[in-house]
Amino acid sequence: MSFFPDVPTIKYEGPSSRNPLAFRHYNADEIIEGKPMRDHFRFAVAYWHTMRGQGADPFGPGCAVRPWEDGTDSVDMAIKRVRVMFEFLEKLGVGFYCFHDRDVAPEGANLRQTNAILDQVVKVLKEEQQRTGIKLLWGTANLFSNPRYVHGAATSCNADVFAYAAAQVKKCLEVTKELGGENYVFWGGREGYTTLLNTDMKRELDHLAKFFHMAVDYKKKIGFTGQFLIEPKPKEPTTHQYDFDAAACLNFLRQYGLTDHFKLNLETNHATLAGHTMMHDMIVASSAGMLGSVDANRGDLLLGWDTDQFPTDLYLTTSIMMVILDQGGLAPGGLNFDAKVRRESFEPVDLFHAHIGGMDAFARGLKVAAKIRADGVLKDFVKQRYASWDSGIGAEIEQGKVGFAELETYMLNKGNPDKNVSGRQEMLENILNGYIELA
Ligand code: XUL
Ligand code: CO
Repeated sequence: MSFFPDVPTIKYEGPSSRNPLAFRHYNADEIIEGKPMRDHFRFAVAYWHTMRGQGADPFGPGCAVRPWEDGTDSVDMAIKRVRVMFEFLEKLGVGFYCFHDRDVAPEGANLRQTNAILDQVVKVLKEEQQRTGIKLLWGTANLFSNPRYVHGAATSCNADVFAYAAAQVKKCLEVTKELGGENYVFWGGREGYTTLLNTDMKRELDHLAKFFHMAVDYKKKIGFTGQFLIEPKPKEPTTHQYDFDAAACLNFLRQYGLTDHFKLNLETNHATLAGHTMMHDMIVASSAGMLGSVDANRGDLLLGWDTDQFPTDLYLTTSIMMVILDQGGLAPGGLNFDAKVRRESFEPVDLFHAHIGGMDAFARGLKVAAKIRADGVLKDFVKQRYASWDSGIGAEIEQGKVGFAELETYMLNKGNPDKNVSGRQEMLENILNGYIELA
């Protein structure tokens, strides 16, 4: 039985194809920089958006048409949904998926029952993984939807809630290990505050760090070898989230002695909500050796919230792929489409159009980035721009051979610095446009 009877397996048909249910650029086996496209991306589908998203917004309920849903949140329905998800992944030709514990299985009356229900569904997930060869990129615990987390989870003012969250993450780590998950994500959905009038920030941050140290200890204890990832986001649902952006996360990890155990999972719409470009946050993380994985999506310039749209902008995908290629790849991380179809796109086939578009946009971004790297135009320009540091006084500064006194003597003798040269931003933008036109 098929849940998407009208959708064939999506194939690569090349740029001239007019078939909307085909890839025009994503060709999984095509070799770029010595590696098949599929391994550059390690694309994943997000269980929460693709299987659980109904298109609800603050002004109306969901209106997605999902013929396989029976209107219940039963265990049977959860198990059926696993089959739907894997048919979707197979037809799309994506090798990974990601989930929150609560996306895949409903809660029971208490923690014990909830864990037992999760085990039932995990059995089916494992079966489907074995049948298809599709893998779990990362698991995560939903520590934000249930009202118990109203004041946060690891940063809650209520110690019992911290304990519940710890138990939930413990179970989710076990399940992620059981499913061979290659990473485990911590997104602090309610780890922040809405008013400082009721908040002891120092105490909350200390608790958050304790929570992460406990997770590291438990990871070691059970021999889970996946990469731990923190996903920054500045706000929404809280007014200010502690994991604000890449720089704030890095500072937090350093302050609490956690840098050896975590990397970052960066999401485009989170970077832009923080007032950065995605490339900015990618470079902050990557240059610290801390870029672990990417949640691929985009925001909307006209809307000030996390719209989680599918990425279609070639400038965006090119910039992301430039950083990924420069750091030699993302594995064991990948590119997870943390993206949802618009409320107006309510038919099942729209889920395919959305992912096909995102994968094609990344394929083009990869080709453009690889070509720019092969030609070396940008790298050469940047190298030349910093040439004054390669010899003479620049090299002496970098090597720590001089201090203020020597620099004063140097400049008193020289009189004035060498002339500055143009940054050539417009020329570089034209060059980039040239590559994008060719892709
Ligand atoms: C929310 C978000 C989450 C995380 C996982 O904005 O991005 O879905 O990716 O909890
Ligand atoms: Co995300």
